Amino acid sequence: MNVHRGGTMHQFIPDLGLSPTLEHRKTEGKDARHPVRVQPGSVLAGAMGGAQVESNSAHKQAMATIGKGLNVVATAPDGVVEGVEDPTLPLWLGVQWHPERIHQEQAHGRLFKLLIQKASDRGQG
Ligand SMILES: [Mn+2]
Repeated sequence: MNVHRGGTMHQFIPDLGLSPTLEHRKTEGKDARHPVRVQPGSVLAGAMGGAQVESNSAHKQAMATIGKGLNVVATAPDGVVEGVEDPTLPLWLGVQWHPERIHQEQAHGRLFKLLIQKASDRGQG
């Protein structure tokens, strides 16, 4: 999504030498878990119901330069960008984790409720 908007990617997070060192990759078949700070007032914060969430993490790439028209709305403690959105569209939101695997956790399940709600709104407005 970021590259589509003209942004660029870091190819391998461990090569960045970030501090604190945080595992973003799947280890022994299991997603990593790490905290994510969500920007208050963002669509993401409104959907998830808080400014601090815990993500499951299974990625080695990270957003480097941010694509046109996108706001960074979520970051990990090491500074890795974990979420972007375009506030000018009804719903344009990308997260770097996998809410589809932990949708039973309330904050993550709410992302799918938002998608359904926005899809419903579109037909009525
Ligand atoms: Mn991550």
